[in-house]
Parts: sequence; C-alpha cells; structure tokens
Amino acid sequence: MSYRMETETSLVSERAFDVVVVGAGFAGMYMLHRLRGLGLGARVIEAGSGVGGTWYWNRYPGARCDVESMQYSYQFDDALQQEWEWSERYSSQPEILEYAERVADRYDLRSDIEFDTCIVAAHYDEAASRWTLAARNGAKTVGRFCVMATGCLSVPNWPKIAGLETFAGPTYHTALWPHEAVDFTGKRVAIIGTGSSAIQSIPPIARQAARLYVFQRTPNYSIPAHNEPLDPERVRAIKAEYSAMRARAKTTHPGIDGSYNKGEALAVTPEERQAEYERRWREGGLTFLGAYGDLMLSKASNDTAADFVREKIRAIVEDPQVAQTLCPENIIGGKRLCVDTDYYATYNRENVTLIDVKDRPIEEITATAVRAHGRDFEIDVLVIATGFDAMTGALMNIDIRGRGGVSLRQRWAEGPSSYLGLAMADFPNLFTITGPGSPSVFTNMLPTIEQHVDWIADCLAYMQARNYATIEAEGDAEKAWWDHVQAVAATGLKATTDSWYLGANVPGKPRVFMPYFGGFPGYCRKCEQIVADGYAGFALA
Ligand code: N01
Repeated sequence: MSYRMETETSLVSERAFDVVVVGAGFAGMYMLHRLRGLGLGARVIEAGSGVGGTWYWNRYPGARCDVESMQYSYQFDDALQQEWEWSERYSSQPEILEYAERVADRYDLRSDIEFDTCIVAAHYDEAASRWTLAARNGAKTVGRFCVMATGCLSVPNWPKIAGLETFAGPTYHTALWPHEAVDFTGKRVAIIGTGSSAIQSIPPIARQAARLYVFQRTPNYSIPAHNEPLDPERVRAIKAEYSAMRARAKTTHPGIDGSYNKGEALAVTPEERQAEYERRWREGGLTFLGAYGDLMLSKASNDTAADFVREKIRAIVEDPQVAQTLCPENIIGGKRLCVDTDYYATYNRENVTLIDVKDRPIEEITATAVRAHGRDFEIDVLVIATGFDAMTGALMNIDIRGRGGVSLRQRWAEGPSSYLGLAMADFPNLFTITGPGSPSVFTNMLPTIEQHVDWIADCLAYMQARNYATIEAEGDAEKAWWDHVQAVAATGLKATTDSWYLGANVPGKPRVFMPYFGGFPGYCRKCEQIVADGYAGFALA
C-alpha cells in the first residue's frame, strides 16, 4: 500500500495525510522533520499561534530552563548545534522560543503546521484504518497515523478556590502568560503556589511590585542556579566534542551529562557529606541530587541532603519564623527539585509576605482580595502558579476513540496505562511522544523527545518497507510494561510524596505514578530490544 500523501478525499471538508501530529512543540517539530525525511505527507496541528509548545505558553517573568542550555537543545543535526549560540548557562524563555522559531525557519516547518487550531477529538475508523481528528473550529483532518505530541505539562491546573472568578483585577496563570510584558510596578500582587514556576517568578515580581503576598501550601526544595553568561571558551570546548557529551548524557539516569556518585550517603563521614553537598550547592542546579546514588532510595540518606538544604534556607532567610515556614518537611526530590535565582533571599525583602495556607487554606477570593487566616489581603493583581494537569491532561482533553469506539477517557478513568509511553492496546496507529510510562519528565526532555520521535519514525519506515498498514500495542505487553513502571516506582522514595507525578495536585485525579523511573539508558535499551525482536509486544498487520 502507498504511504505517500493522499490528496483526494470524498469529504470536501477533510484533508487527508499519512500522519497527523498534534502539537508543534519540540516533539511535534522534530516529528514533522523526520516524517518528511521518510517521504510521508504530514500535517502538524497546533493550538497556539506559534511553535515552541511549553516555551510558547509559559512566558512568566523569570521563566528559564533548569537544564543547562548546551544540553537542552536538539542534537539530531550537528550543523544546528554547532551554529546556535546560547548566551547563558540556563536559557531564558525568550531565547528558547527564539531557538524553536529558528529551527522552524531552518527546516521550513511552518508550511506544514496549522496554527490556532485546537484538536478536540481523534477517532479511529477501523474499516478504513485511519484517524479523523476534529478541531474546535469544526475542521477535520485525516491520517493513517496519528502522533500525539501534546506535551507532559501543557494543560494548566486551576485551583478550586471559592470566588476565583470574582476577582476584579487581572488574573494571570503562569502557564498562560500574556505575550505582552506585565508591569507590576506599584502593584499589590498575590501569587498562589510555590512550585518551579512560582520559584522562578517570585524574585522578579518582588523586585517590581509594591507588595507581594506569597500563598504557600507546600514548601519546595530549591537549589541555586548560579546562572551566568556562557564562557565562550567553555562553549568552544563543548562544541569540539558535542557528540561525545551527548553520548555521555545518554548513559546517565536523567539523560543529563554531569557528575553522579554511585555510593551511599551514609557510607561516608558527616564531614565528607557536608563537603560534597556544599560543592554541589556552589556548583548549582539539578545535579545536586547526584551527590549519592541512594538519595532517592533510602530515607536516611535522603534526610542528610534535605537537612543540608534546610540549613541553607535558615542561613539565607533572616526571619527565623519565615525560614521555618519555607523549610520543606517531605523528602528532597519527591516533588520535582527546583532551581532558582535569589528565591529564598527574596523573603528578606520588606515588600514580600509569606502566608502559610497548608493547615488553613485560602478561604476565598473576593473582588479585591485573597481572604486567608481570617483577613483580607488586598491586591491589584493575582498570579496563579498552580501547575499542570500533568502527563495525562492533554490526552484526556481530547476525545480519543480507538478500535470499536473504545474511549481513552474511559480506559484511563482509574489512571493511565501504556506500552512504553508510546502506544496503547486498542488504539492502532496512534503514538504518544513522552507519554505516561516513559522516562520523560525525569529526564532532559529534548533527548527524550528525540529518542521517541526517532523510534516512531524508524517504526514507520519499517512498516513502509514491509507494507504493513497497522501497528498496535498488545494488551499483555502493555500490562507487563505498566506493572514494571509501577514496580520501579514502588522501589524508591519518589512515590511516597504527594506530587504531580502521581496526579496528587489535581483534585479527583486518580493517584497513579505516571512517569517511568527506571532511567533513560535502561529504557532506551528496552526500546531497542523490542525493535531487534521484530517489534515485540506490537501486533503488525
Ligand atoms: O507547578 P507545581 P509548576 N492552594 O505543580 C500549589 C516544570 N517546570 O508550574 O504542592 C494553594 O510544581 C502547589 O501546592 P502543593 C517542572 O517539571 C519546569 O510550578 O500541591 N496552593 C504547588 O506549590 C515543574 O515541576 C521549569 O501543596 C496550591 C504549586 O501550586 C512543573 O513544570 C519551570 C493550590 C504548583 O506547583 C510544574 O511546575 C517551571 C491551592 N488550591 C515548571 N493548588 C523549568 O524547567 C496548587 N497549589 C525551569
């Protein structure tokens, strides 16, 4: 059968392609590039008006990547990674968006991307072996294959707080930030939430605003970024051996090149441990947790790192009561570790007030204030930094129906299940990029995305060469993989903390551990083995 682009269709309002991709973030963009290379007709459909996905939407002040720029970038084309110049150790959102736009230009991607189009349904027609995707505006697009490149953190989570909609001033969600700069000068501002987005945006907002009230439900651990302009010598050295650095990164659990000790925290003296944590604190960034191999396995080991950071918080924050409120009690690394610039020190500012709403939640929001602790905190601007309906939210927002009309929403009503985070039984010819059950959010997302896109593209080439029309995960293989994902989660400490990894941040969401914590290298080997075994666990027809 032909896999070339179909142009003729009996339904006037439909356009038909070999592959329809939903989302034009880094995943959808690279997917399109690979599909073109296979000679397949592809259409990418994107809700936003531009490329970049998460970096298109999350424009809040202070937004930047907490994986270093030299690693948070594509590696599929050496010319691209040699040409592009990052300016800082950690890139800012505007620079990453500029990079995404440059990639779109360089590979002429926009001509096959339909912007401002939000997909609301994707239905599989078994007889015709094709997917029909419907957009909110009524447009329909048909593909033999459908690839969901919808992102792990793309559906904003709004808090259920009485009166939220009654606030008369501007309300901004960090994940839906306006394209124009927001000026907080002279304003009284409230921010709800203290996750990564809040921890990045609180310092710059505090510098501008007349007053900032931070409503904290759970404090988070944050490590200094020590962001700085990139040293041209260091860039030259990395570029001289870029592929070697990329290869090293692929051998690490999070897919990030860095130093990771395998030893146990309690196997060394307290003085040695202190020196190691101090060295990593001075170095900054997420690899702080690479200090010892058992930090996410042993509570006693984890306590040593958590105590170290709590001591740092107490040393930075001048008011002992405020410092205490900022000290997390849960394990470090249970919720995602944050990386900041001046976060804790911001609480030394006279214009910043921390309000602990853990035991006494926000009562309501009125037209002019956040009401908590029996008092009205009068404000002009409200910032919502309450995160995302992670990993499943974007897929569940689409009415996805597979073989026999089976609904993904119903299938996942008690929590997701997937074969490798790539495909699901009863949903033939549907792929998810970095779906639940893949390492995704525990890794550097760019290489993880590339690995999934390459796997899908190679699979389509394999099918093309052998004239297969459909591929579908087998139920047994999916179940075995999902059981493995859960078993791995249960061996460590990650699943012991309420976090968005297990849906705990969204009221009513089933508590199921969603990402795969078995590490990037082992996961890649598994994917390769499945291919070597003739797509074991998949039915091809
Ligand atoms: O969201 P979050 P985020 N009343 O879910 C609180 C990635 N990211 O947008 O912990 C009061 O982490 C909630 O409290 P609690 C990164 O993977 C990356 O900050 O549920 N508070 C929490 O404090 C990150 O992990 C980058 O008790 C309420 C906060 O809101 C992920 O995105 C930058 C509440 C939400 O924190 C999500 O980060 C930014 C309520 N009703 C994000 N409901 C970089 O790479 C929720 N909260 C740099």
